[in-house]
Amino acid sequence: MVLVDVQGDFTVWKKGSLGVAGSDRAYVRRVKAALYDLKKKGLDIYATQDWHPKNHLSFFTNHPGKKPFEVIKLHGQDQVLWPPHCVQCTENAEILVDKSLFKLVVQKGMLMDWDSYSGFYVGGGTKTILESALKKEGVDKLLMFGIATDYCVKSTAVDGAKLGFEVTVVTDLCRGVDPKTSDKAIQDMPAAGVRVVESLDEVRIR
Ligand code: VGL
Ligand code: ZN
Repeated sequence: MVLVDVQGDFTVWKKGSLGVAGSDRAYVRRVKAALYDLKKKGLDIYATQDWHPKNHLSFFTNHPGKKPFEVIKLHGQDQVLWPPHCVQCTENAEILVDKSLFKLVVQKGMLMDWDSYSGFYVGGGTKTILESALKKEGVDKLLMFGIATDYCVKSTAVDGAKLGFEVTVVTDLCRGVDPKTSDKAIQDMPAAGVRVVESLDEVRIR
């Protein structure tokens, strides 16, 4: 299973710079409980971590005159300009779950001028080791949840499906940046080959 970007800066619990709605302490507690349970049932847990240099081009602060959440063109594509977040080696870039639970943590977003929402890519089309690590272990089904539904969860899930994994996203363990785009992500994922369920109760583990 893949836990997506449950990091301080994305939570209101840790007063993150990009704290998303409903990412309170109770949410993180439920994520942890689910992970312990899944691990007990024998699943390996892979985690993704947004990991930006402090002058990353996705930060509005690096574009004079721009405001947070404005959209610009970067490499010919829409790029949301975010508040600075998940800066390498800062406290709020940490994943809020005991690292001993993870088989592997993959970082993304390290390239100065490329953003990457997907845990399968560092940015600019360069892959992380996630795909090869999963395939080496013979993993073919991926449970997925985390933050943010409308960005990194969606992108990681859709890429996972494209790369041949059977992906299931559990929405009640996800939190999104914006309710509208999160609803749209949930509606759009099935057409991209991603199974979407509301709760872990709907999933048979092995
Ligand atoms: C994310 C915005 C910017 C995410 C990462 O984890 O969904 N969102 N960087
Ligand atoms: Zn980011």
